[in-house]
Amino acid sequence: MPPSSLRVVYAFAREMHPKTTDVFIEYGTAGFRTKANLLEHVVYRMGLLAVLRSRCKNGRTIGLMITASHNLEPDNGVKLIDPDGEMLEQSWEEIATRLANVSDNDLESTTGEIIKQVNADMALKASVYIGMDTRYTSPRLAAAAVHGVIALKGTPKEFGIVTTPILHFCVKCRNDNTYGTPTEEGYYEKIVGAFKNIRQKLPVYGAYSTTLHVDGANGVGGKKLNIIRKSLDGELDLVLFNLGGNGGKLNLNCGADFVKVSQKPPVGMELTPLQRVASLDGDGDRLVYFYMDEDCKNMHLLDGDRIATLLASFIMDQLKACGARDLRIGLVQTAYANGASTRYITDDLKIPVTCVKTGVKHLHHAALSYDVGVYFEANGHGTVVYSDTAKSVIRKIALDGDAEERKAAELLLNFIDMTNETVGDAISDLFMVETVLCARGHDARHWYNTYKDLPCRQLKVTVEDRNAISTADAERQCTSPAGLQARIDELSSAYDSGRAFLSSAYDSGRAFVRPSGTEDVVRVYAEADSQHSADKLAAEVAQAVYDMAGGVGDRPTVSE
Ligand code: 16G
Ligand code: MG
Repeated sequence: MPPSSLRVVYAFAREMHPKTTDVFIEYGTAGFRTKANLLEHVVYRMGLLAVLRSRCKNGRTIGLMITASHNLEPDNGVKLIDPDGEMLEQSWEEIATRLANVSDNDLESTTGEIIKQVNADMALKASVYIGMDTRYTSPRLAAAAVHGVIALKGTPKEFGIVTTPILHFCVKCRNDNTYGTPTEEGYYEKIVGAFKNIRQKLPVYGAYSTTLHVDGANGVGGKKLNIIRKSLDGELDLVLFNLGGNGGKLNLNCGADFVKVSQKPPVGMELTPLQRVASLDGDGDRLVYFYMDEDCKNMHLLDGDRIATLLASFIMDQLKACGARDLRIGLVQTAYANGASTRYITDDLKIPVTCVKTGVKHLHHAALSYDVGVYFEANGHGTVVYSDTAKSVIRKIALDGDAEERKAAELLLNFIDMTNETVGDAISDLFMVETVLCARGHDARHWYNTYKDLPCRQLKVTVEDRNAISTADAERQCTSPAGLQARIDELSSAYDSGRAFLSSAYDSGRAFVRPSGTEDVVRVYAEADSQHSADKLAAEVAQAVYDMAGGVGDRPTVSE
């Protein structure tokens, strides 16, 4: 394409998607995210960028998802998906930020400069898959994305309302047809089909019940489960709540993030004692479980750490049963992982653990270094990835092994098919959890009792500039402002960890701080041997952040 045709980029932008704000916006942990009315020009420009990315990848398909995940309804966001269904390569985040922030007048020249910088061959075809969540602002933003793609002569394909993981799956399938069919139906066929295959062979026994209550966060994930529900042939009886009707607002006092952070059950649900409940987030890429005790007073949370340990232990058992002992299984967590889960995984399951920075891309990347990499953030985002070697070893055993080995290998192959390996996926994760619980004849209490979580608390503090906080060692150490880490150490050492059995290094409470990638706040996490101590330590550390890193507004308090 000759440079003169870039003029259309400018004309489209000025006439249809003008930049109406000077507020600087950054491609953060999960793309751009802010108030929906500040995003139209950003999404248009991401349409442009997706085309360039596709051309740099030899015309392979790129994804563009409109969502603000677990944020409330007035927000929205956009993120790009790379050809293998993974998050956009980090080096392009800066380019995305630059393109999103230039003035309309400079858009044409900046686009030209970026084309040169990334060496995009404008003669190549380009393909962009576009999906959106259920927000009322999403269709307008999706239209802006389509315009951006067309302005640079790419081919957009719209998927309408889908979960984020469904779009990741379709992008992967489009670029690698051995993975599946790049449609929503193709996703159901593979993931739900594999679940039904396994479950038809598993007897329902013990304490496991096929009834599962689901909190859909009034978002897209619940709606998709409502479609799936009808095809489950009684293998799982889904009772769905918070599907977006009856005035229920997206993510408001419900959904995985609310349940995890507030440690409270969602509104809009019938709470039944001991009933297993799965809670999804607004775009269907996070999952946590919980149940209420006998008198429906206390909630017991089964978060991403619990899902990770459940899946890892099951997969490890199957690998042993099929004799694939050489395959290396590993687990990836972040600093938010409950210390008790890390101890259980390392000491009891004897599975190696890697700790990385927050954000799916970091976990995903680290998990790829194992033959079987299980990764989960405590907030419920995670999946399992299998190396090509792992898949071929298991396939071979399914053909050549003895009867017992073949059985385990076949189960594992179905388990792999049920997994959305591209990204954390609430629907796929839910089917995996249900499979493991069913195979073990366990209810939520058995699962909960595998180990005891340490009480923890999260808080947020507003400061003048959250980037004044920098961290190292997978966010477990704060390197600036000077003196803050020493203060955190001093505060933590006044508490017991409940982990004294490990070594003296674990005697104290634990706390860390990090700037959020999605909100203009500093996050604080604390863990200690009692809820009271965890709350107190979190409040003290939050106060230290407020005092030493330029706190603004109200002083931090324990309740979020
Ligand atoms: C985004 C990330 C999630 C991370 C969260 C942290 C993706 C797809 N999602 O939701 O992994 O846990 O941000 O948010 O990467 P924070 O930086 O505001 O704490
Ligand atoms: Mg999400």
